[in-house]
Amino acid sequence: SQPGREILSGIKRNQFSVVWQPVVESSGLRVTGVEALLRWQHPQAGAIPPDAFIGYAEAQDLIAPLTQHLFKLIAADAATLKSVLPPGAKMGVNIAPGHMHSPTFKDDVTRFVASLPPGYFQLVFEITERDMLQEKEAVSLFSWIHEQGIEIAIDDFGTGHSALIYLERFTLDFLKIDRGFINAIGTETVTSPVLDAVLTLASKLNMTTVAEGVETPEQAKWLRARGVNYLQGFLFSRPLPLRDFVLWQRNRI
Ligand code: G
Ligand code: G
Ligand code: MN
Ligand code: NA
Repeated sequence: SQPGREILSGIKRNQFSVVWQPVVESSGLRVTGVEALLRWQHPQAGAIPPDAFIGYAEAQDLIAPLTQHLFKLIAADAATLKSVLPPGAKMGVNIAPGHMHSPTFKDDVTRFVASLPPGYFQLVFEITERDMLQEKEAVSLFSWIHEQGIEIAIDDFGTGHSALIYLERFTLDFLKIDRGFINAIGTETVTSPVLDAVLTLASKLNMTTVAEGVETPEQAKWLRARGVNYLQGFLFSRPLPLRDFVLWQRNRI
């Protein structure tokens, strides 16, 4: 059958779920936020990775309904998350550029914000550097997002080539350094000159940095020493379903 129909029927049949990965402060390792990651459990194909279905959903014009569904899944978890996270905890949500361009984007976001516990979470929209929008559209969309009280992170930073121009022009709140760079820490005698440049740039621009894909204590130590503000990765926790995340977090407190 057509994969497009499968996404829609997967939504109807509740095959999508959200998992939560903590983000910790690099000094002290306090949990300051979470990132929501979408999962698809297909009855025949099994677990389909988001890399496979997000691009497909965009191409098939299904990214708006899929993201609306994601927003509902997040809202359903929010009350429980609130019980284990401090006020102002950051909630990262990946936003596909195909959705930002869609006519329903602003309504979808407005509804999403209204569906969350009022004033509790600090939403952060994560927009991958690989598909940064055309500059003209970005100006107004990024400022609209900020007007809604939502922060913006450039995701997968270092894997694209279009975000540098934005850094000087707008206030983007966070740089999420792609895990490809983090991987290399500790395995090479000389660390990546690109990672060095990214960190220097981030500090000159006064941007808050998040390292993704932190897997070892050595990587965490190196990143802390280099002034990276937040860390995320398997060293702390894999992305977990709500119940498991709650248990993980209760065990830490
Ligand atoms: O969760 P995982 O590491 O498998 O995610 C792989 C990729 O899919 C990442 O780049 C991530 O940003 C993206 N992704 C995961 N969940 C979502 C989502 O809900 N929406 C969008 N647009 N991308 C997502
Ligand atoms: O692009 P984005 O940052 O949204 O993607 C997050 C993806 O990275 C998720 O698919 C998540 O499962 C994955 N991820 C999170 N932590 C780690 C890690 O420590 N190592 C690896 N290899 N992948 C990770
Ligand atoms: Mn992300
Ligand atoms: Na990323």
